[in-house]
Amino acid sequence: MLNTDIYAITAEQYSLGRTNIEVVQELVAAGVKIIQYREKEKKKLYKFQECQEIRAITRAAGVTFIVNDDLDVALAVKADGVHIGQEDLPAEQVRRLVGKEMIIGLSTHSPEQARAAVKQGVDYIGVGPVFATNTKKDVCAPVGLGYLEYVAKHIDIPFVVIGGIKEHHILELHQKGATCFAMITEIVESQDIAKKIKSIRGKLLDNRYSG
Ligand code: TZP
Ligand code: MG
Repeated sequence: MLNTDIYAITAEQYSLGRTNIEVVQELVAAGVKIIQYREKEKKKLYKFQECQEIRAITRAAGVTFIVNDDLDVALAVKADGVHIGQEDLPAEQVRRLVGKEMIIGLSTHSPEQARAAVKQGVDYIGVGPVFATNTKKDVCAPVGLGYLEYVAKHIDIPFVVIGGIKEHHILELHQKGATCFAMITEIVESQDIAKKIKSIRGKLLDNRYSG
């Protein structure tokens, strides 16, 4: 499920006037294979309605769709997964509610949290914030590259790096073991999303060819 390079996350307030739906359409057209709906300021009804539309678009395109925070919305629209944080319902409880099939992602910030996540049976973990970011309000201090190296070496479930990641970081993160990169502003703040995706993918190819 994370056997892809770019994990795109929505944030309408940074999307240069485009709606989340428009951004998702551009992401899908650009060939992004996993999209998370993340919207902190909207009421549940509007999140549900947007997620219903995004579910239809992603289903038609064979794109994995994850909903941030709102377990009920994820279930209601039959998303592929839900992404939770350390202060949400415990992952075991979420598993009981969503069943075996649904993907559960959990944000982690330390080796202890990563090991606990594995025990809790989540499907993937978020590793970050790797760098400073203004996009998340209640974010902890950047965890740096050391935590990424720990996870790449010792944790056996899929992981995605997140937090302040820009195109120019991709090579270094890839060399330290990251293969899936979650980005908000680097992507949604781009005037031309398809061009940005292509350019990021180019960085990964360069790294592969340079060994
Ligand atoms: N979780 C950790 S950092 C972050 C989230 C949701 C925000 C990432 O946003 P950006 O714009 O890619 O720094
Ligand atoms: Mg959350």
